[in-house]
Amino acid sequence: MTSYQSSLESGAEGSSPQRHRGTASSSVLDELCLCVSVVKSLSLKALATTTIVTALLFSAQPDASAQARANKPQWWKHAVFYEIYPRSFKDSNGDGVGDLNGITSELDYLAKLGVDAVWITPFYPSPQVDFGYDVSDYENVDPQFGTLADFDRLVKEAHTRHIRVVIDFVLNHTSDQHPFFKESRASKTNPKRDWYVWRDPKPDGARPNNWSSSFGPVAWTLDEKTGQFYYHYFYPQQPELNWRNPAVERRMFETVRFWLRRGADGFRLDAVNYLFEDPSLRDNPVLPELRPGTTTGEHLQEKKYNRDLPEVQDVMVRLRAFNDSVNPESVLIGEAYVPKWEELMRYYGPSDNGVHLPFNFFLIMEPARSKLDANVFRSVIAASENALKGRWTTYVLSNHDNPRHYDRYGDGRNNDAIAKLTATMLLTLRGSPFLYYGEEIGMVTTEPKTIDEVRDPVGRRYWPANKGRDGERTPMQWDATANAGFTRGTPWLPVPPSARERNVAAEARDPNSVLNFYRQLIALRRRSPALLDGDYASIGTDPHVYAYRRRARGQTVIVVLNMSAERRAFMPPRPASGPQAYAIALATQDVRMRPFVAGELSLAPFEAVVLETRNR
Ligand SMILES: [Ca+2]
Ligand SMILES: [Ca+2]
Repeated sequence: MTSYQSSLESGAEGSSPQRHRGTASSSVLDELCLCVSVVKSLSLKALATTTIVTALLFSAQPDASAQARANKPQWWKHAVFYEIYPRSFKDSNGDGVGDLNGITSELDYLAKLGVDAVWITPFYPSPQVDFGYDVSDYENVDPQFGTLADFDRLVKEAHTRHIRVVIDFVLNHTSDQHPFFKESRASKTNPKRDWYVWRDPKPDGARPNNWSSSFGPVAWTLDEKTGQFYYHYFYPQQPELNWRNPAVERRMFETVRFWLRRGADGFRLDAVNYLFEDPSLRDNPVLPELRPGTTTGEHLQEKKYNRDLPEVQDVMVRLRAFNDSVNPESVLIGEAYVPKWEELMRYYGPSDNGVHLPFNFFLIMEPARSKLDANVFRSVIAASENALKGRWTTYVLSNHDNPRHYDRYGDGRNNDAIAKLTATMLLTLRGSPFLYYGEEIGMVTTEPKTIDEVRDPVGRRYWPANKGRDGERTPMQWDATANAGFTRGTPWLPVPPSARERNVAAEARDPNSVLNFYRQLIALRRRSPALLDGDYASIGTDPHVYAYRRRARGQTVIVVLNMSAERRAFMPPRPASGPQAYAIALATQDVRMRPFVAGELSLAPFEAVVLETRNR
């Protein structure tokens, strides 16, 4: 559900009036598929006709995929992930809602883009109060998204194309329509009563403590029949499981086995930092700031007693052991929006036996405040590298809970150039990049214009300070036909007007499109040992140019990002050894062939250049 955290943290309960002014302020924070075949499937014709400079193509390159196979790295360390919000990706049956068969029908598109894995947000049976993050059956598919047979076919077809399938796992809470909760609320003596967090009212009838909900002012709902309150950090229709009950853990872990046996390749673990609550339910400290959009004088709270309790880490270690016992190739990606790197590091486990990839949201959270700023990005990545001490991480700029980065960083005039620049950064840092559907074509955030158009309940409650998350969840823009080729029916959210010009079909024809740049960049990454496995070192302190070196045995790559609207100069450092020459592997703007760089490099406004040298 909730990955909402960031919207939650930065908007619904954030200190800032706009969701995307995400803040990391703790007060509110709240292989590789070795897809040689995929590379080969890239259209070499398209590569040849593009004006993007690609001085070095595949023939002269070391075979990164073969090296990867020989070393048997964990596949997810080399993977480019692609998040799919299934409601909005592709509708196969005309009901206006995207579905699993729609995803399957576009796997060739994803293979050509070059992604190694998809992460599909929840498609389980659900009353859809929170668009699937309220699960009423963990081991099935909601009819509006398809069937288990459709899932099996999706996995089979994805694997045929060397694309892994990661699915969402909502551990913290169920739907109130889940049979577990129906049993639990039946009586105070029901065997499943203790599967959820129930408490008596205070003597005066008041709720058990002051905790607020991510989606509203109160995190407790009174069950009239049994006279007790149940706890829900999110919507009242999302009662929290009691993770202090070992039976809950055992049952939920079985869900992991169920999907791994059906061929899933891993899990993105929803809202894991909210698993545990303080046993004595102490009140959270109330902060001076009012909650944005509140009409009731509601104050923000420090989530001291219902977020990031240390017991969470014990569950993560046991979940990892369980996961590995079923399929050691399966990856666990933990969603936890936390304000500090030290807190995120705990999710790796005391001896790196926790989740494989604690989701790193710092690239989303920090630079959002200061727009495109070389110093900010340099310092965010420095903090990441310092904390990680060589561990692997993720990088992400957009997702289903945050306004799209295309317009977050765009200046209104150079948005495509800036999109290519930020993509270059995302795909060349030391970590696994996560793309969000549509970012590869430069989709924009399209927020509802009136409250009547809002579908996301949090937007209805806190309108207009928080317009909800519909803006980043609009239908994928496939072509210029009615409803952008997303559906032949009526789309569940309106198709943005931008779809007429900005769509997959149009961009595939344009060699300078954002889409073709993503394809080039992903192909470059795939063949580059330095980008896949190399170390990271920042270069220089230019306030306008963020530059860094990635170096692996046999190859050095230098990434140069001009984050300003002016021409800038950059002097590449001398290679440590070997031939003193760089080749431009990729550049976003300059169409001149610049096969070798001697001396100073002149950068166009918002230009990104990837230099490459190989020490033979
Ligand atoms: Ca459908
Ligand atoms: Ca919980």
